[in-house]
Amino acid sequence: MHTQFLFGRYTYPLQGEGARPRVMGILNVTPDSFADGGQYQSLEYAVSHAEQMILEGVDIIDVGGESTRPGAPAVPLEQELQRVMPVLYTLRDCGKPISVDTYKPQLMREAVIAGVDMINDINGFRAPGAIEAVRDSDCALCIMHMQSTPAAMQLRPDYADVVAEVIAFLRERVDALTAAGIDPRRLCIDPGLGFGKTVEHNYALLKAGGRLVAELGLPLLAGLSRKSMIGAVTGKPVEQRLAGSIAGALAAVAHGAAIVRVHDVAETVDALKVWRAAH
Ligand code: 7PJ
Repeated sequence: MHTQFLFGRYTYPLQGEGARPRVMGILNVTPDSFADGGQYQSLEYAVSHAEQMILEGVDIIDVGGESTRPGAPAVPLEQELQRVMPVLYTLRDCGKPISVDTYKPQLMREAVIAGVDMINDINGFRAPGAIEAVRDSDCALCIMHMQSTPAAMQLRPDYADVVAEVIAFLRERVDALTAAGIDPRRLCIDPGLGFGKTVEHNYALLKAGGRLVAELGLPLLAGLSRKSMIGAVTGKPVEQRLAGSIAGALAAVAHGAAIVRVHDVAETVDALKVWRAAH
């Protein structure tokens, strides 16, 4: 493992003094929910949500303009640009690192120009042009594993050995990115919990966090906030998954995650503070 994670305008120590788990707060920008106010209202809402997360102690703000929930339809590029870019330009100087959750190379290029600190790609930079879009920037890159596509991924998740296959996939992507000349200190890995996986696959991968870190030598990001793997164990619908999601975030950190991607920032920050004090 490298000693530093290069994160755009920021640098995170990965070992020793100053190394601690980071909380990535999810900022969804989906103007569809603002039938009357349209785009401006959506921007205002996104910015006030970001301000709230900053007050709550967020480390990284992850801006996403396309729902990648199972079965969700793809959003056209133009619409994703219109949703996300004003938010990126508005938040760029908010004092916290900004990540953008996208798999579209054209949006990656625009986000790099806007000065974001991380590109978070659920598709692992597999789209033609994705690597070229980020290569000459200094932003961090999150390489996530996904089987199939968001529209079809939960239909029939299929693995002979889920942990070995996810590791092999991530290794291939890390090799492709570094072969293009990208500094490995910019990379982190993510097993993609919920992306083409059954509940059993998700927990196997969560428990294998330490193995992923050991075999790939890169920081691990885990996202399980409010996901069906929490609902499957608690029997709770999505709006009642807070406690389960916090337990999941702590478990991810116990298994080696350097970053947890969450909806509920204040609660996760508190839980991690107590967790660290108790170590
Ligand atoms: C993840 C993500 C995740 C990373 C989403 C949701 C679905 N990016 N984007 N990891 N999940 N890196 O939040 O329920 O697990 S969207």
